[in-house]
Amino acid sequence: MSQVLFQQLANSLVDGDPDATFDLTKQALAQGIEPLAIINQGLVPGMNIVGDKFATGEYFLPDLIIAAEGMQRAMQLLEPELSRRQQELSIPGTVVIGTVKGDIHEIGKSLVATMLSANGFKVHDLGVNVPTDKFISAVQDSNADILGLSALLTTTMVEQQKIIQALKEAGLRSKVKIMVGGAPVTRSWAEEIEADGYAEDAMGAVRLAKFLVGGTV
Ligand code: B1M
Repeated sequence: MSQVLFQQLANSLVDGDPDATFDLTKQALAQGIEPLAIINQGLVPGMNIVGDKFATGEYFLPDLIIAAEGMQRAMQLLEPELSRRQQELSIPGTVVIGTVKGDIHEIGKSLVATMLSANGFKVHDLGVNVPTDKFISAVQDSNADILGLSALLTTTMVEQQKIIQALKEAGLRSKVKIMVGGAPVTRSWAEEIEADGYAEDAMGAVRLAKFLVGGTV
């Protein structure tokens, strides 16, 4: 039963029908389906199909934009539900997160931010297209334990490296753990730029953040 709904959700993104995405998400929640399952088994596969069609030239930029609108409307319903499931009451740590300069991809970064707050972290979300100096001052001002850097483009991944370099130059590198992620980012890239960790998805980011602040994974 849920499989049919997941397929319909994916199709609504591929067909560029944000109203249907919104209604189907509502329907899935009403049926008691877990928000993370709705995201991982319905919405993300749909976005991946849209991305593949864009890569092969079958879809154009407006198709990406309308699919993103559907995903964001679904997230408006899902984010409060994810937060309501918060299990931990003590604050494990403070996280500054954002998408790097030149990159306006928001959905994955916001999902990571939501999951971190749902797991008790205090999160400062700086948004998208964030310049290096803004990351540095936010780390300083909030006394962050973790800096999370999201990049969705191969051309913007290099900003993660520049930010780490800038933190070193500001004498702040040893004061904050850095985690990186985003579709083109890999574990070996994280090692190359001397980040403290890489996570493939939002739940992985929560596990990594807990590990980085000295808790259990
Ligand atoms: Co863009 N785009 N896009 N796009 N877009 C991709 C990323 C692309 C792979 C599509 C493709 O060609 N197949 C491609 C990048 C190719 C590359 O460089 N490797 C691409 C391109 C080329 C572009 C433009 C250059 C297109 C153009 O203008 N010609 C342009 C760039 C704009 C810019 O940033 N300067 C562009 C624009 C856009 C839109 C604005 C239209 C829109 C974004 C709207 C928005 O966010 N408000 C958009 C979209 C929607 C996509 C796809 C289709 C979907 C992205 C998404 O939201 N996925 C994407 C194709 C794809 O990913 N399959 C694509 C769902 C989301 C839940 O997953 O973001 O991967 P994701 O996040 C995951 C993980 O990556 C991880 O956890 C998240 C949750 O599981 N994660 C982290 C993310 N950040 C993390 C941080 C962490 C840890 C884990 O720690 C800190």
